[in-house]
Amino acid sequence: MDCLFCKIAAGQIPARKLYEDDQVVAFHDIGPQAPVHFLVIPKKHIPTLNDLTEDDKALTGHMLHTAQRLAKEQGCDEGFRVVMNCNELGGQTVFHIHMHVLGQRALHWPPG
Ligand code: DGP
Repeated sequence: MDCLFCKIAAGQIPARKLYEDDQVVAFHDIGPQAPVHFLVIPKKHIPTLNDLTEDDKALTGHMLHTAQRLAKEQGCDEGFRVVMNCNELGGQTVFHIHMHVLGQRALHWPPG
């Protein structure tokens, strides 16, 4: 599978990992947009949010709980943002679903 995030999940491409279990991996974003900016990905290859099925409900819930727990560990108790981009129009550039977790600065709305 020629997928960057599958390769990171498999340890074939290095990343600054924060957490890993049998279902998910979390690692720092290569181009951080905030003092804290990490990604939570499933180990299962799912290209976009449009490809989620009923079977992925527990997995995506686990991703969200992992994001919340790690945000707290990274000192984002005051607040943080979770973003998932879907497809080119939604700003997605890596086609393996991922949650961006951003924190440790004031985040404004609406995003660009
Ligand atoms: P998105 O645009 O939502 O698909 O976000 C993809 C993110 O992935 C982007 O913020 C940069 C990050 N990224 C791309 N390539 C790498 C990489 O090789 N290593 C790490 N750690 N992050 C990457």
